Amino acid sequence: MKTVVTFGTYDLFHVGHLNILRRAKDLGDRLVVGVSSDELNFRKKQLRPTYPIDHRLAIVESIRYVDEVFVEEALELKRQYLLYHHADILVMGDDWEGRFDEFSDICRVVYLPRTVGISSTEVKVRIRGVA
Ligand code: C2G
Repeated sequence: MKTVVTFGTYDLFHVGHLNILRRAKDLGDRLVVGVSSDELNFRKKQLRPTYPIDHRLAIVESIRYVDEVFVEEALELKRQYLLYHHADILVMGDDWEGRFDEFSDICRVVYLPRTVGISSTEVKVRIRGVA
């Protein structure tokens, strides 16, 4: 039984999110997703997500590739989360390339290429343009 763990905000859920979750699940048997809390997202990006944590959790949890979700409260707790969930593999998008190599002592660290041409930020900009 191989457990894959990945993390993200997953605001305005889009096909780039779906692709990485599908490819993450393909690497193992069980996919556990840490969804960033509203406060963590604010610390990371100086922005509140459009959808609050309970909405984002409900959406990510309903994706067929996802077996379990939890709230990621702090970037500094990654090691604890990986150990707690018995991660065999940590998957991140390649926008985070190299940033989590320190965890290669407890699991395999894999960076997958991002889906080109879509992001939550770009969706917001596009919607603002037509409003
Ligand atoms: N992603 C992707 N392609 C896109 C957009 C996002 O593959 N076009 C991936 C990101 O690389 C990330 C995941 O989808 O692995 C979630 O993206 P975000 O919600 O933007 O996640 P982020 O806020 O970067 O959170 O501890 C790390 C963070 O929690 C990651």
